Amino acid sequence: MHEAPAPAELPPIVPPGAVALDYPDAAAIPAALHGPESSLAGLTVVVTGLGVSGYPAAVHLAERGAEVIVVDADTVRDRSEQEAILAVFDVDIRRGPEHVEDLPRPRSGRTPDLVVTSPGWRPDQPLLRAARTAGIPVIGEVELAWRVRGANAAPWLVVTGTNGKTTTTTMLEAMLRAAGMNVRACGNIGAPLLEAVLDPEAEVLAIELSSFQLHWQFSMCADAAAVLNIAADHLDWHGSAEAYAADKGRAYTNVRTACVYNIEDPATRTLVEDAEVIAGARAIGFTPGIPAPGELGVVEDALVDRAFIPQRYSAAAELASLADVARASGQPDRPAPPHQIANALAAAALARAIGVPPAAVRDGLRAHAAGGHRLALVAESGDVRWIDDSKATNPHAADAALHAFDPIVWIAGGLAKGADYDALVAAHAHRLRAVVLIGADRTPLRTTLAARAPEVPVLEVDLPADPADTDPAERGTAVAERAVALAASAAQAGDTVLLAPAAASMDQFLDYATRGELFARAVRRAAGA
Ligand code: UMA
Repeated sequence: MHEAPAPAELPPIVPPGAVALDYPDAAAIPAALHGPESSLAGLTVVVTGLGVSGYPAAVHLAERGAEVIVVDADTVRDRSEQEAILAVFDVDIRRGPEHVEDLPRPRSGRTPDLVVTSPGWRPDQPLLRAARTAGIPVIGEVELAWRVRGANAAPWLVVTGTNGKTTTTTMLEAMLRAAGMNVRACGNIGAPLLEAVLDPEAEVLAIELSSFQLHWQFSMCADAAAVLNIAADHLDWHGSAEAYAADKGRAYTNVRTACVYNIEDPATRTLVEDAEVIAGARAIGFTPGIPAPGELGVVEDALVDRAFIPQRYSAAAELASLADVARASGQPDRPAPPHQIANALAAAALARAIGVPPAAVRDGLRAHAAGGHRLALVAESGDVRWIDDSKATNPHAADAALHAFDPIVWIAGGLAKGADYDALVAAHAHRLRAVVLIGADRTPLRTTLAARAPEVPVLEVDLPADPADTDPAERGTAVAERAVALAASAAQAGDTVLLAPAAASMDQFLDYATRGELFARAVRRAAGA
């Protein structure tokens, strides 16, 4: 961890010592963006993506007087509500694949000053490449939000990592709320960060950030940040495991108070060691074992803090019990799962970093409701259990789910994102009754199953050719129903049918939540419930 001088009134625009990898020249980013209100008249901004991230960015920029062009390759999704509002601000919306191949020509004839991109857009996407070639800065919603936040802005507490982000963020949110703070949980969790920073009532932000979002920011100074774990994911987007980890590590850059890392995952510690932070920021580890000074951990059946108390060399402060973690995980009658203990400790460390008292950590966990699509029991029918773990969007997450049951009819597949399934299939082949393959490209999983689990029957969800104009909702429903029918045909009494795809959902579903919901609906329909 390298300390940089404390920032003057405005945080530095470029982190001290930052390497200008893919980042724009900070000086090229229009200074007028700073603060929530200054006029952006005369500025031309291209917003790529008309989704959860791009829409509020376009509204904000246009409200402040910028000329805004929004481009999106998709022509199928119904965006009429967003389009109607954007039309009020005279935003130029261009939808269709032909609009994302190159920089758009603004109606004004001016050259765009800035591109604000949505996280799903890969850095090698042709329009983004063209922008960089033309010297036009490309930033994401996080960078935009950091720049437009007002004076006395709410502290940013950032959560990232491969798995557990959403649960940790909602646990953190519950702890902050229990401390009496007006908190907004936002970011990759599905609530735009930009809207949260513009909320004058927000006293603190609990922010889940994906590696995609971190990639497109370079100024953020979080008060505290946690990288929960690092496992290979999104390799197609980032190009390599190293680039993925490096983007995760940028959550720590310029942290003011605490860089929270996972003692069980040395890669997270390395990211802290390599980070440039603000003078005085501390590295705080969390562990499932007894913590050393400067760490949070577990003593007997209690979560304890030996980092944020003055007597940390001789004592620990009790935060909550393992029973509180079990309850926070939605399984009060079972032992607290190890990954949920880790999530709770990380959330507690972030909360404690800004002075949340121990009792609020406990009360927050008790109030926390577990998020959906994580090992959720959908139905028990004819002695077969149906479990929705659609949140398992990569092999690491699916591994945890596959460990929980035996024998399993495993519904798997989707956007592989360059993942390697070898270790996963080898580890669980013995518990697989059958595999039902979904997803547009099943080759990676099919090949691995043939090599590593040749005895296990593989049933493929075959659907008619999938024309580009198929309604995504209809397509998703058809995939889920066919997968459930095939799983039912393979399952025997005592089996668990587990949807834990080990892949992202966007090739056949709107998102992982929709995948889980359509699966649950199909199960209930098949069971006549
Ligand atoms: N699009 C294109 N061309 C592209 C890519 C996308 O035209 O090459 C269009 C799409 O048609 C879409 C729009 O761009 O209409 C925006 O797409 P997007 O994929 O960036 O998604 P958003 O709706 O803006 O949602 C994003 C995050 N999505 C992704 O990172 C893929 C949401 O995370 C996030 O909640 C939201 O911003 C607010 O911050 C979702 C996600 O799946 C939950 N995240 C991944 C994960 O958790 O694994 C990273």
